[in-house]
Amino acid sequence: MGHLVGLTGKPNVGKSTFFSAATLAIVKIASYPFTTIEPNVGTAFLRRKCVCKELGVTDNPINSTCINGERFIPVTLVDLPGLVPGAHMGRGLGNRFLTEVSTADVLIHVVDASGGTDEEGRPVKPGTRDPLEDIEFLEREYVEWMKGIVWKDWPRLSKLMEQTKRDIAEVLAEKLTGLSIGYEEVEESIEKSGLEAKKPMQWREEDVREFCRILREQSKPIVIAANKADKEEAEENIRRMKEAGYEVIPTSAEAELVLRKAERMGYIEYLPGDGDFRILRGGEMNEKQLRGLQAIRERVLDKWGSTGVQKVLNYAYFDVLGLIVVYPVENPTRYTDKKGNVLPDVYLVKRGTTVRKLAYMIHSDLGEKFIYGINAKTKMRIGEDYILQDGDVISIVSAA
Ligand SMILES: Nc1nc2c(ncn2[C@@H]2O[C@H](COP(=O)(O)OP(=O)(O)O)[C@@H](O)[C@H]2O)c(=O)[nH]1
Ligand SMILES: [Mg+2]
Repeated sequence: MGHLVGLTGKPNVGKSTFFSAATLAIVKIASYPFTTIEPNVGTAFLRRKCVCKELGVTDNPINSTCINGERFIPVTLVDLPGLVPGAHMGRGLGNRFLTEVSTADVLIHVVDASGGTDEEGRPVKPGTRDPLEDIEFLEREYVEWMKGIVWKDWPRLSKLMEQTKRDIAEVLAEKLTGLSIGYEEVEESIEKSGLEAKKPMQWREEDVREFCRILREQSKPIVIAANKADKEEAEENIRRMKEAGYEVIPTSAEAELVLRKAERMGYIEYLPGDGDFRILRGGEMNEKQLRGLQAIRERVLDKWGSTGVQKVLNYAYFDVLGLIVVYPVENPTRYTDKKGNVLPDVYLVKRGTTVRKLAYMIHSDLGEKFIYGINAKTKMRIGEDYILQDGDVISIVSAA
């Protein structure tokens, strides 16, 4: 059920800093048993307004946390190995990189918006490197790699398809197993690249590349985190990336990490995604620390609205993956589970999910013996085909 979001990009753009910041739990979350599984696989949190305020209740979250009426929902974040030019040819950690990238449902491409790192990630004078090139490079590298997989053995395979009259989309989906790409996406990409009418034996390398380019767009969406946005040189580049039509979110991973550490020390009050912080124990910080926080306020929060880290995560899940949140409860009047916990769990489901499907997600028994659901907000009965809405509180009645 869980979705996978991976951080990618060339070395030195701030992927690890982003990962550390996003997975460093703030005080009220730290006491929960959300553990980091591996050095590069961790738990990050989505932030969403909780329904507790709207319903006028005090909740006891179990699978997530609620702080000042904001729900923080755990999700898995992966820090992938750095990408270097020629990765698709197997350079550096190239192939391992691409194989790992392919398991992600969404990629967060971290770029150095300040233009302070060259194509391989070596530090250069800020403003030198054009981050647009990094964006194009990653897309190209990934497409070349996919093309390599499909094009390999194509003459033999296409002949075989012709002889056996096998469905092209089926064969291609099989060839691309492990890349978390579905049959429908393959079918749609063949259509969109205008190759439907062309026999596989007539596909040229260029056709396969175009097919892969479209398939990449469909199956592997990329969210661009324009990092190091705290640097002056980033502003112009961010404007240019937006002008070029890219959906970019300015971030300062470093600022987010500093703020979370200060929060953990009890120096400030701050929730990830906030547009400002409040100093609690300023007297215990030295002059340098206070100046550092003030710089973050001026160069990041006041300028961009937030550090952007939370925004990137929320965007990847809610906008790109199109997930919504629903609150399953046992008791539709009190909004509780069996043990009396109010609004205990949040489920992330795809837009368009039915209540019956939700029942299956909770427990196969609940799905199989489903009788009807209750929309706890309206107390109305709902049938199995009811399409869940964002923020729904749902009770399921079953014969189980
Ligand atoms: N100015 C600035 N520097 C950053 C930011 N994020 C990371 N860095 C710095 O960039 C360098 C590389 O960061 P790292 O996270 O190791 O990059 P990775 O190789 O992509 O994982 C380090 O010196 C970080 O301190 C940021 O938001 N702003
Ligand atoms: Mg790193």
